[in-house]
Amino acid sequence: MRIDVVSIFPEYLAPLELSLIGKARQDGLLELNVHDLRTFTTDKHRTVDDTPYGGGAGMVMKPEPWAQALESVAAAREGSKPVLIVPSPAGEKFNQALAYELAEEEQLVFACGRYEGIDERVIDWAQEHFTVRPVSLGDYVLNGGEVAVLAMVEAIGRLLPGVVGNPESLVEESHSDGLLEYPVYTKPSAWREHDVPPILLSGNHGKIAQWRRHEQFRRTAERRPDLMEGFDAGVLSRADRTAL
Ligand code: 6GU
Repeated sequence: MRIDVVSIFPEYLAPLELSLIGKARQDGLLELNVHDLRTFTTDKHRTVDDTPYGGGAGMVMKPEPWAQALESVAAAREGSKPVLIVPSPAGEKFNQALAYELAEEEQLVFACGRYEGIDERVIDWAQEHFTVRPVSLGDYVLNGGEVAVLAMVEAIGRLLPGVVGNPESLVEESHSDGLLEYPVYTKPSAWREHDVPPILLSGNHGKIAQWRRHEQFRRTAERRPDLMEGFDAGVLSRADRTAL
């Protein structure tokens, strides 16, 4: 996969050189390029923003540098268009299903807005060259798209083939089956008056699987009741009805 990120703060994306994603880049599993929007300006002051038409607070990102930047990063190829992700609190909500969907793409481009956002005509114009998706991390406001890109690139990048050493660990984690993950424990079995649940020391793998499934449902119902709506008792497996 190829990822291009356009930002006025390219240094903000430095953490993508670390850990799993940094390793994936070194191993050639992921090609990731960060571009400074200001290099696509033509005036002496390298201006990227201006006052909003219609008035109001703050500044709006000018269309010209964005068009130059996006034209330069769109990989020329026949067939499908690259996906342009525009991080915005006004976008569709990012989740694990969208991460899986985007992990299938050949090229992702992230356009990091700052200030009050990017001139809307950039979004309209870009539809000719990209599949455009405004995406939000959740219902709160960040100062710009960069932190959201860190989160999305990590969530997507770890799903690429070969990035996570043991693909089994992708199957057992939170949200992979619509439920939160069960709690985990390691040695020592007794610690500061807190014991590991005895079932986990029993060696009974059937009982352990059933206990873990039960914990998934219990946690999800308590912390994320909204996720439980997807679990209709009528469509649950017999094992799940037992675990409930
Ligand atoms: Cl993706 N961008 C910005 N700027 N703020 C956000 C967000 C994204 N998601 C939640 N808040």
